[in-house]
Amino acid sequence: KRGFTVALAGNPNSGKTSMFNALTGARQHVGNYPGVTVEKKWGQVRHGQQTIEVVDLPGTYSLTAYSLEEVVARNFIIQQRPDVIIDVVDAANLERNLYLAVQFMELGAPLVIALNMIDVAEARGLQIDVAKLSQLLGVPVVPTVARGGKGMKELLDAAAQVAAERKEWKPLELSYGHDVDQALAKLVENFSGQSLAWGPLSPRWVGVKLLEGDEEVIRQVGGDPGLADKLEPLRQKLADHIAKTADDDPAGVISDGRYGYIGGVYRQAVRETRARRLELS
Ligand code: GDP
Ligand code: K
Ligand code: MG
Repeated sequence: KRGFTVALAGNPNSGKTSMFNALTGARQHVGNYPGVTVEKKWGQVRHGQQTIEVVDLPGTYSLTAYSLEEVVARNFIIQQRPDVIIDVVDAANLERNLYLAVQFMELGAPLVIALNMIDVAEARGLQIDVAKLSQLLGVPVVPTVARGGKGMKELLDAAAQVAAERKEWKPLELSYGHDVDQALAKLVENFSGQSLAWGPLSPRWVGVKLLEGDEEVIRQVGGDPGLADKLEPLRQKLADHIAKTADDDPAGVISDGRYGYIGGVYRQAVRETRARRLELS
């Protein structure tokens, strides 16, 4: 196959559209996603011998079905299975932006992180050890300035390499603490051997979404009556147990687990210089 597909994802205002424009120039198309009034932009970029098809996904903060944009972006990734997802991350707000990146890692999707707005991050006194960040996350990380088109070649090189590897999706399995981990193990036991018509997804990922109360995933599971009969009462019971012992809903506990992981990575890969500390004091 001469070429591959890339989905540009990221938080709102991380620079996705600027990057999309820098990559595709005038070769753009605009329409809507099927059945919804969410704008879809796509275009092509030449890279060596390859033609890369690029889609600018709606901006999202998470991959749980909390908004129409999130449902659209997630369905596109799960159903269309782009060869590579470029997560456009605002380097000046790295911890917050990594929350979405970690969710792509939990999904197991082939990922490249564009560490965008690196100019802003540096001006604010943030020193990001890019190689360290990449090593800790296990994901290629490429610094970019989308407004100005800096780093685009390196970004496409990284994407081409990930696309060429054609790896199986390999979900990151974070620990969310004893209670949630145990609940997930029980859900996965009951899910084993099953797959959803929606797309091939790891049972543990589906379990996480069920505990988070993700309505779209609950509906997808509900489409299989045999599965729903088994899973729904168990999901309720486990969610109630977690809420009681943790004094927080399961979604909150899971979110804390993600931020705990991100905090550890951030402390090892980022230094805030004196200028930064003064700015914050
Ligand atoms: P989107 O919401 O993710 O599509 O973000 P946009 O592409 O609309 O960018 C949001 C704002 O950030 C715009 O004003 C861009 O010009 C600006 N921007 C995008 N990338 C960069 C960058 O790397 N550095 C700087 N300084 N500004 C950027
Ligand atoms: K915007
Ligand atoms: Mg945009």
